Amino acid sequence: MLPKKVEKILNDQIQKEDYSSQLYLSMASWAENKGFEGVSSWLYAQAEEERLHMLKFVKYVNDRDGVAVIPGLDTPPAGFGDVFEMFDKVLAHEKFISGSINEIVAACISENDFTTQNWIQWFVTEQIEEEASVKTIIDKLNLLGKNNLYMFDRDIMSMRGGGGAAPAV
Ligand code: OFO
Repeated sequence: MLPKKVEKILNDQIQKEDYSSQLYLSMASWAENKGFEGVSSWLYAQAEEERLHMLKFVKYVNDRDGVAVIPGLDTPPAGFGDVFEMFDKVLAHEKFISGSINEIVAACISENDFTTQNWIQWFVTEQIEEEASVKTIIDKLNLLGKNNLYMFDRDIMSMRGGGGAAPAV
């Protein structure tokens, strides 16, 4: 049985993962409309991955006799400046998510819920990979510069690292 405090923070995370999926879907659509085929493919794949993260939380809460609450969808922003600005926003969002995963670990410790503390380690590792993968993309983007965006767009899918693998739900 999940402690109430842990059930609540896991439900908050369901909402955040769902929002991550919507945010990246909005970015994917924005990039597609600007002609960035590769960038939009990367973001569509990222949106799918976030949905799988959300489902992983839903399943876990229900498996532990908690009640997973399926949240309503907040409308994400629709404009992201340029590709440089957009990836800065992706990194900022991933850092925000890493912070909330850390808060879950802290809640597990304070409630002596060592089962969830063990389970959530997958996400702790995942966040290291997610942040590293976005930082690599930003480095490449800066290296190539705004005159080589065609090349960046062509190559971005080959930069999808281990963090791109879909987790088992
Ligand atoms: Fe769910 O890892 Fe990104 O946000």
